Amino acid sequence: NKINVAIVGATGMVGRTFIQVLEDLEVPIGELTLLASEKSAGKKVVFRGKVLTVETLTEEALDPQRFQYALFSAGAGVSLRFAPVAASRGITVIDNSSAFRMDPQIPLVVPEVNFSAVGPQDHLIANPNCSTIQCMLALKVTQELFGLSRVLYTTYQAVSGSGYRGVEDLERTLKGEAPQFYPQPIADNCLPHIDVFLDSGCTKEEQKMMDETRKILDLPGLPVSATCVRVPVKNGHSVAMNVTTEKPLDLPLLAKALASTEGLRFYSEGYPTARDASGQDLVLLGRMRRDDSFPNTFHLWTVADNIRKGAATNAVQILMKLMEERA
Ligand code: 11C
Repeated sequence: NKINVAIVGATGMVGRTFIQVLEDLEVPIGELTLLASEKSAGKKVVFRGKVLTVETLTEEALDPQRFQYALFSAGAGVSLRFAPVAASRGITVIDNSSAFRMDPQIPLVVPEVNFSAVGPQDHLIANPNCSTIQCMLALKVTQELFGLSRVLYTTYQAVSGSGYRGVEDLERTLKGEAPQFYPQPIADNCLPHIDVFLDSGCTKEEQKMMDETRKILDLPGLPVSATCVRVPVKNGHSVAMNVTTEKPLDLPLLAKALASTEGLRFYSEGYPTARDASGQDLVLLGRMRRDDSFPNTFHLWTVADNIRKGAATNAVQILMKLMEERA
């Protein structure tokens, strides 16, 4: 009795990567149903050597007789409309959009960090923002050893974070053409502008990183601050973290702990880059050093594939744990 799975948003960049990651991680599923907008219906996709046809997403298509789990990545609007319908029918939804992340009733999960937030009756689980996900495990390890008292992020985010439109705008502006997606050319440039600006002066991406960090680490009062920057990198987000701990910091002890944590690869020499991270599922860490400008503070550089661990892989890892736990 194999578990069947659906992908909603199957033709987008994350949707296609869901399919790839289900294959790569050899997830023991039965049938795979591919759902997308009417525009994409009829497209053919190969999964495990079989040609599957993309179907139109409708309420009727969300049939618990056909699949028990659904991975959503079709934007917040689609999730708001269809994810609660699926969940109310007993389908467990893992949603990659921002629609439900800050809903106190809905768990927001990085499986290595806070899978225990998922209750046995939960049918809607939120997948965090890519730039947040890659910082969580290292912060969790730090939190357990020394406590956390402040986190500052500066990000260097790839254009694939915006999906195909971002990648196309990089290619277009590299050729000297005018941008059609970003507000300014992304070629030869850095834009401190990801998502919309809020009244506070922060962007929504920055606010997401602050809010999601506090929720995932279950530290509602933790001071967190972020500056998020789009850079002309095709794939792989980089984040520079500056972290202050509650207890006296023992950096060699932290390095040892990070180096032995599954899911992380710690560079004690040299440093990882977005190119190293792109195409794989580990979060790479490096350039850890004391920040002598403030007590108990250190810098840590992290890179990850924002479409894999930052989105599709994290969701599939949640799926795998749920399949194990609810078998
Ligand atoms: C970016 N982090 O790089 C964004 C993409 O809330 O899931 C993911 C947006 C989200 O543009």
